[in-house]
Amino acid sequence: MKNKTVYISLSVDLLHHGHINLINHAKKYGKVTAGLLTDRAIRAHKRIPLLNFDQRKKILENITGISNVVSQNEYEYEKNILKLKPNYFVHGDDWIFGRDKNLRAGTIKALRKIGGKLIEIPYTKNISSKFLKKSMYLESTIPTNRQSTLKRLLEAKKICRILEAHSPLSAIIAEQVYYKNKNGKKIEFDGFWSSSLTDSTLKGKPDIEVLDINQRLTNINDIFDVTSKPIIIDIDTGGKIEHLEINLKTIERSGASAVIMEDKKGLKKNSLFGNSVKQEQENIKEFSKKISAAKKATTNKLMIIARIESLILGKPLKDAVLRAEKYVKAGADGIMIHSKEKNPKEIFNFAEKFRKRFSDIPLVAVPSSYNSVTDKQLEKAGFNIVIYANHMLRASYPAMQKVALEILKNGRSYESEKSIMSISNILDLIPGTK
Ligand code: SPV
Ligand code: MG
Repeated sequence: MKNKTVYISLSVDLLHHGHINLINHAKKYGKVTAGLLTDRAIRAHKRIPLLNFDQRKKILENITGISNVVSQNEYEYEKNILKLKPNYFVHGDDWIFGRDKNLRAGTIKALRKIGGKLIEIPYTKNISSKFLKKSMYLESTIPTNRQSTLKRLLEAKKICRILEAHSPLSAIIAEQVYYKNKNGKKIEFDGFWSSSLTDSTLKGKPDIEVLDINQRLTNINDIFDVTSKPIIIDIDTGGKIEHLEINLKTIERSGASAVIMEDKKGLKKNSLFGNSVKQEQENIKEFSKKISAAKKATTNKLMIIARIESLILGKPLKDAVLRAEKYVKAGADGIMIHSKEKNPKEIFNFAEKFRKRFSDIPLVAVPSSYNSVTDKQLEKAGFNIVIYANHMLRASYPAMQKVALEILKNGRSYESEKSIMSISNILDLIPGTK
């Protein structure tokens, strides 16, 4: 045991006695180095932890039995094992079966290369993970925690997927739905888009900046009541500077993570109309003033993202790139480039030019018209956020219309049962209904 080294790996978001059991076992074999999983490593498979890396590091460094803390940058342990060459790697035996068995196989292979030994200890039972999950969920709904999640995700992930949510129910779907790809990686949406188009449409009103900020925030607060993921708000043109400064304070306090403000002026019309309706772009100087005023009116917690409408209005790429430069200079925390083309070529060209100039300013795409593009292609082109801006509302309308028509046609609802949710499912959907 003397001079022997031991490696363990942890994420310690919520420290519990299972961790202490692991550490106590590990220290029997030698000097323990703990690999602390980074946000990025965790995010590849699980939700981003509540505590950030530095907070979790502080906890780990102060636990008796741990001699050294290193970053575990990948979810897999191979790299650190090959680098640190520990005599032992200690892990709970819960990974023998199930989704982590490949992780185990890779670890064994790496240990074999360096002559290390795997020690598996009985997994600590009876930790109430249900309780821990519940308290983590509650913590992530606190406005400041929810708000900071988007920035942390942007640091931890190459691309964040954001889905439009126009109601608490649509947001519950956006929050909970996930897909496991063939590598066992969990793919889910990272947050919500509060769209001016779908919020207005839901109320049967045109998308012309007619809903006031309180109506928008009432909807968002209802969404916040039943979810925990971050939200990006579409604030249209932001209105008059004097109003914007006041409204942004309210928005920031709500726990929203970002606003996206577009460089148009006058009566706003939806961008996807392009030049088929009268729409006017604000001049660079005035819009830059607006960005600076927005930054001054808020603390740095709310991201102010500037949206460029040049391509929508048929202006050249050069104009969009120039505006991006000026808007970043004025303080914008990110840039959204919009397009109504079917082909993503123009936004890829923009991204190429933008990335040459700014390597780490978040770039946002809204692929409503160029919908054949994949999130992976956008990621490769340098985008950090992809917003699916209206799909939940567009999905619901034809579904409702079809059933309404069917009931009329058949004089009963029997035929529609197959295309709607069952009564028992709807009664079970929301906890507490029973
Ligand atoms: C929205 O969702 O309201 C948007 C995006 O602003 S777009 O409809 O494409 O203009
Ligand atoms: Mg809008």
